[in-house]
Amino acid sequence: MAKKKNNMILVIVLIVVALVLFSQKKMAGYGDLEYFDGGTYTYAFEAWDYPAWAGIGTEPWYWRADNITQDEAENGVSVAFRRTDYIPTTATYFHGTLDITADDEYYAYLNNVHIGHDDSYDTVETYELRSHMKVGQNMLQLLVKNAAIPGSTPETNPAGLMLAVDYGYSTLQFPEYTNGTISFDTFIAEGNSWVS
Ligand SMILES: [Ca+2]
Ligand SMILES: [Ca+2]
Repeated sequence: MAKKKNNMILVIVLIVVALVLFSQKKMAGYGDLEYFDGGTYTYAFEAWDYPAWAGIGTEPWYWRADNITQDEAENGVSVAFRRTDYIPTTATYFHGTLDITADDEYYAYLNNVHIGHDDSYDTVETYELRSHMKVGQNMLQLLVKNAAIPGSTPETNPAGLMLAVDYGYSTLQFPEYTNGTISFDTFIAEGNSWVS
């Protein structure tokens, strides 16, 4: 009898875990960093852990392989990356920020608008995305260049891209302003909050 009960509990736990996993599953193709391999876009790899990158940025560094080739260290290489995210068409408000840096240089675009460029791997730049965002699909495109350093190796002149993207949106309708009694504090106090 006890065994039967335990089995029942196990089944319930498994169903709950499955429901949680399913509900957290993101929409296919959104939120991942991809690189252009010459024919199509493919998921990027975590880059070899270059000691000098330690502590720079809040996310892992990525590249199209775990490290570059000897030729790419000595003669340089440019790689195109992209990340696609989706803001529901029902969003009444949205915002976004991008923290980014790259070894050695990047050009960043959001929805085909140039938003930033930098060539110091040890500084993280922050960009507000809101003014170039839209409901529906938003695409970040990053062109990253490893500098050509004659005599270098993949270990002394590696390549990597670090980015942390924070998109948030609300699908809530703001309350009607009636008799001067509805305030922003009331809006929050009534349990409304942002979806992030
Ligand atoms: Ca930088
Ligand atoms: Ca480099």
